[in-house]
Amino acid sequence: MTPAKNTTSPKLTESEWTHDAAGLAALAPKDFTFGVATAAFQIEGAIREGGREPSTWDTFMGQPERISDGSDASIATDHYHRYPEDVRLMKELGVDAYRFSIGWPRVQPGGVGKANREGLAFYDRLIDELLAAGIRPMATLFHWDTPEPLQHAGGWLNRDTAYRFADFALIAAEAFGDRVAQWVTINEPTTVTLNGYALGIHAPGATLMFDSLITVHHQLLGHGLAVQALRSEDVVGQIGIANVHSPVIPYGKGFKTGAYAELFDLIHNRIYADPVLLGRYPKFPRSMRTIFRPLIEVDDADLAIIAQPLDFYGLNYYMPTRIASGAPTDNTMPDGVWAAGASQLPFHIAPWPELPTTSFGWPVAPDYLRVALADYATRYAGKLPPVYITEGGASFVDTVQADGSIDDESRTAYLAEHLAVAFAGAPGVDVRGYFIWTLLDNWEWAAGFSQRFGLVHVDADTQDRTPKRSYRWLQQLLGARG
Ligand code: IFM
Repeated sequence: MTPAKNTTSPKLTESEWTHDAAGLAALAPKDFTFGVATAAFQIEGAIREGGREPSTWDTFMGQPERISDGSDASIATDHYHRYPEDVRLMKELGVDAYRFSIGWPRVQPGGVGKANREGLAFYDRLIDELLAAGIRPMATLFHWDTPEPLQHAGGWLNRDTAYRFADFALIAAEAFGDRVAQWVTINEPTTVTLNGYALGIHAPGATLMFDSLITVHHQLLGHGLAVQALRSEDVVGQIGIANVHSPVIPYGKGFKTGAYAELFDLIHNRIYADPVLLGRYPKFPRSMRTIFRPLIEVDDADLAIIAQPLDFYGLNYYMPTRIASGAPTDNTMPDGVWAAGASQLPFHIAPWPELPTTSFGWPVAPDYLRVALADYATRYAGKLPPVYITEGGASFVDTVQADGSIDDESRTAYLAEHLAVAFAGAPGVDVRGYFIWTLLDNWEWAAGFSQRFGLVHVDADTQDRTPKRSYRWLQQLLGARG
């Protein structure tokens, strides 16, 4: 098959592409927020300390063959104990904001009832440390660590989880509402549904394929109820959500390929963004109505809850997706992870041989960040609040040199190119900031420690932190701002 011509994404100009930190800093809009992002389960460790109880990921990582390198997150990067050092790293880096997640099973073990004082105390200390360092806290309420008892009751297949999540949001609002600058309700509900409930790649490991779609609605309902809970506490911070967006491109000709690309755009992008921003699910093509029936039949009252006005919209961008007709040859996804059931699909994700890739095999395509922003401008004109790129970054194999340094040129180039696009923005979208995924090499879910996204290298044995070249480059860029 001949690669489809990319007609939609204009080339970056020389000045946008520059790797020169000071030159790039000069292109940053005034008051642009630079941040780094992490998630509790990927960095904290201490999974049996401070009253924390298991989440669905604790269970999943203990099952045979779930994690590609056989590792687990019981220590992760030991951030629970080393957070002062990590905040110091951020302060020295010069970022304006830090996006982290509040572990639900740490703060409300079991997912119901009273808060765990020790869990709250950990985030209290972290938030205070950040504020003392002049860094604005952005707190995510759900980054995939559903408390295990709620998972036993069905997790996000069960509507009740949305209400339990709102209770947790209220606990967090009461405890931290006076200090958190920005709240993200849910991170990437797309990934939870597709990887967790449809394809069996992530916890809880369900392989329900299209029967997983009700988890979309329950997560979004949880988002809306959490917004209401935060507002009921008059939190001082702004409120948003973080959805991941991947522009979808049909690969090859023919009606079927176009229809599969449309289906993928719906299941990856639109069924999450449309209800939040427009208050309705997309109009599904007649041929797809059976698949989407659970979303077609929802109550209008739920949609009103889901479409709560937001102060900002978080967009995670990593890559575009090319969809081709025909079942995948086996259950291995392009990034090497095993997806039970993928080979039942009538389409597959095609590679981008003409583009460089990260070590996850993801295409490096900064132009498509512009396409993602343009998609939002077109689809949600007049309804889109200011946008933060709440995640963007790349995994590469880093080689530690004899002198201990890590010269991650590819990651530096990746960040330079993507930041340049974020600075330029797109007509109709007010881009206010970019949060780099991620501060530290961490535990990358089903890939364990095999994929490193960090600006800072972490030695898995000693937990020693070593800033990479990308960290030094960003430090220069941030220092060069006015
Ligand atoms: O590590 C994840 C993160 O938890 C959610 N967004 C994508 C990242 C890279 O895979």
